[in-house]
Amino acid sequence: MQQRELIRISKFLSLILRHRPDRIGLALDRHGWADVDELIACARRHGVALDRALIEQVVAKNDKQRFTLSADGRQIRANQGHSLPVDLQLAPVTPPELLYHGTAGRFMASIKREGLRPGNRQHVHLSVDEATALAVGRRHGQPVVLVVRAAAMAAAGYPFYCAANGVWLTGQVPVAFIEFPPEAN
Ligand code: HQG
Repeated sequence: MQQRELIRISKFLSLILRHRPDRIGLALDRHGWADVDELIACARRHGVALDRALIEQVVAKNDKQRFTLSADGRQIRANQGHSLPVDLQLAPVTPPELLYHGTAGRFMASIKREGLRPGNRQHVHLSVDEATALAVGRRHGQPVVLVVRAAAMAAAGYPFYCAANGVWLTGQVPVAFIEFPPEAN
């Protein structure tokens, strides 16, 4: 399958499995899982040609490993990024000393006031490396990479989770735990 086709289906699955399953009349369980056969049927009814082989390819080849198939292959869910209130059943884990968050310059004043908020999503998203954060920031405009003192935050009682694809998640980041780059001051 062409890369373009994989991206198109990944975007469709991200929309349905993270935000709007109702768009195709699909229901997720409370842990975010959808029945694969039901997903295929609902997508087809809405003019999106999906089949099991396509789904398996997208799950295997997705650049960010956005999706997981259950061990029996019957269910699929997004690994992170939900705006829907799903419980991914992730156990809190101690994060590395520092994590990174990519954002845009235009959000700086607000972030300095309120810290990092999850916005429409369930969690604030963080990465272990700066390069990923930079790419995430670019999606929003002039990128700015913020350093989060994650280990100190966890020690202060804020839980951290690591999604199945290695993206770090936390509920919010108070300003006290954020290091702003000099140019953002
Ligand atoms: C910003 C993509 C003002 C926050 C990526 C971000 C990621 C604030 C935006 C994943 C704020 C929310 C998530 C505050 C945070 N005031 N703005 N107090 N606190 N913000 O898209 O982190 O490709 O919901 O900095 O790779 O950009 O979809 O979050 O700029 O992993 O798989 O509000 O989505 O993954 O934007 O991206 P988003 P994000 P996928």
